[in-house]
Amino acid sequence: MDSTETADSTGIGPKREWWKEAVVYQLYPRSFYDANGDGFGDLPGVEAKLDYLDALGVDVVWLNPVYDSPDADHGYDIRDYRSIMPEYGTMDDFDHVLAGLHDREIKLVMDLVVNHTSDEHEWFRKSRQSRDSDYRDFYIWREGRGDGPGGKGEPPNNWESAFGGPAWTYDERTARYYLHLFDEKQPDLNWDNPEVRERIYDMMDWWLEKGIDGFRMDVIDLISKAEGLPDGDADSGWTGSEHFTSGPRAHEFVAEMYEEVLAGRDVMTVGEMPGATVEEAQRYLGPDGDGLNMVFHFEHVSLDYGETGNRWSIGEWDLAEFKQVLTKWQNGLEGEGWNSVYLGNHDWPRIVSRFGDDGLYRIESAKLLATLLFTLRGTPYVYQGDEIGMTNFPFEREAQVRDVSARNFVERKKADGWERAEILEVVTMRSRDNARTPMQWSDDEYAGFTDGESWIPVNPNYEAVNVADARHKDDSIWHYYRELIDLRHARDVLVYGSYDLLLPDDPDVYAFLRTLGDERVLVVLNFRDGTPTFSLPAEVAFDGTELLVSNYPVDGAKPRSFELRPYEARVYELE
Ligand code: TEU
Ligand code: CA
Repeated sequence: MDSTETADSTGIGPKREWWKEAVVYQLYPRSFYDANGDGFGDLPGVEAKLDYLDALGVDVVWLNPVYDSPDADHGYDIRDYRSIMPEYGTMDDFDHVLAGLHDREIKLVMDLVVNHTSDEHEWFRKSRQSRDSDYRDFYIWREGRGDGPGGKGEPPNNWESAFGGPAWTYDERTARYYLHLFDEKQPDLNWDNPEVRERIYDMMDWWLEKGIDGFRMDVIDLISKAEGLPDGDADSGWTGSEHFTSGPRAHEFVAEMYEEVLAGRDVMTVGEMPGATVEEAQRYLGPDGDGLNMVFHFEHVSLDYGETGNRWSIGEWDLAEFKQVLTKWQNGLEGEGWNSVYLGNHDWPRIVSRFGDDGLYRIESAKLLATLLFTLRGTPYVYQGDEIGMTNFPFEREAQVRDVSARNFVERKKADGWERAEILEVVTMRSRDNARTPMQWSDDEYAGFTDGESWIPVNPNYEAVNVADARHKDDSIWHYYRELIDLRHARDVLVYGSYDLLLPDDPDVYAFLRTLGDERVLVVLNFRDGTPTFSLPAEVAFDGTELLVSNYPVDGAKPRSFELRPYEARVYELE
């Protein structure tokens, strides 16, 4: 890396940072590789595949939670922040993974889950014992409303859990309700209590002292709840969310966390924020904001929600709207802000099934999506398996559903009298399980993921879609990812260049320019299985061109105007 502060020669361009130049690989350890044959991926399994990550060329691994957990929400319900879940291995195994990554110059970012703990966490076990417990105010306890059944009253307000049902559970022991924005086994911490915050900062410090390189902060915009916990709008996609999304003290808490733990450390932070708008994000980011490096917003991954305003109804997905949302974020976080770029993760369906075509054009469309991922302005996040074009799982039976949020959906709809086939159709399109099936390493049994029996069914397409095959073929999706990662490392313009959308209203083609000093790159992406013609707007002038990357063979065509093939992607340098 160049030692100048800014990426262009003017000295006024964006500041250079390693985390802006990095490519992040999101590793879902439960489904990555199982080293001991019990059917669960584990840390020795990660260690066994470090050379794989190195070969792909990624710079950072974000590891989903491996902390001790009763596993109600696949590790997002933490029982002990300072130990490892036995299924994943030991702290020694963790240390080996960290050292092995660092040996390969790959950094490690851990998941920080501090909006809630497990109900089995020591703090909650003590908190629920009595109303006078020293730990009582670590969580959010309220009396029921009215008399209600058995003197319990009704829940204190109408807030819903993200996984369905009320956000409150009644606890007999002290005859009070506790708040949980997610599963009932995930009680929300009370961030208004300074002692809670202190304990969390200590824990973060402990991990950083161990040598990790940063945090991905789970639902960090939900940590502050509106005073008085008022009822929410029952018609929104998540009842109550207007009262706990970037709540009254959220910025104060994040800024304090930055001051207490992160300031002065060369680490990377990304805040996951289901409700973030561009304006909110600006306040969380950068030295003049609360100090975070990036946020994960949800706007582009919520566009296909149907009438319920959440993932459980299927709506239309419109490219023009998708471009408009991404463009708003691209332009909105210029200057001190910085984008994260992701199309999917462990919470969403597979990207090729959702935004591409997982049938006839699986390979072309997976490459098209990769092209978008690596050419937008921001730090790209590759989700495990996307680099070989893994697809959604064809659910046939309810028993194949693992995720708590999908299981709750199935139960609700069965109670509503829905047909089994109807329920499974929505699950197939929307369940988080789609992204959590085992990594497909080879065409061996269980896709080479385990010698035992995998905890979740393997996608039946593993015989055709797997790492061994992809690495073997020069024109595979895997090699295309490799090529794009190399290109992004080689070209500052792809990292730091400004972004300008072309043809905003084109319903089929997503095209934009990246510019840094006198370097210019043109990206043209056909999101359809048709053959639209792309014409470069007349005001974009150039003398010569060089094709940097494409997902079809291209001979001699010049980017002024050309017909695109189904899901074709081209990246040109304009001279
Ligand atoms: O997800 C936050 C979140 O709000 C959603 O993505 C969630 O999956 C969705 O609303 C359910 O329909 C984070 C984690 O990424 C997720 O895996 C956890 O389950 C959740 O927080 C709770 O910790
Ligand atoms: Ca295992």
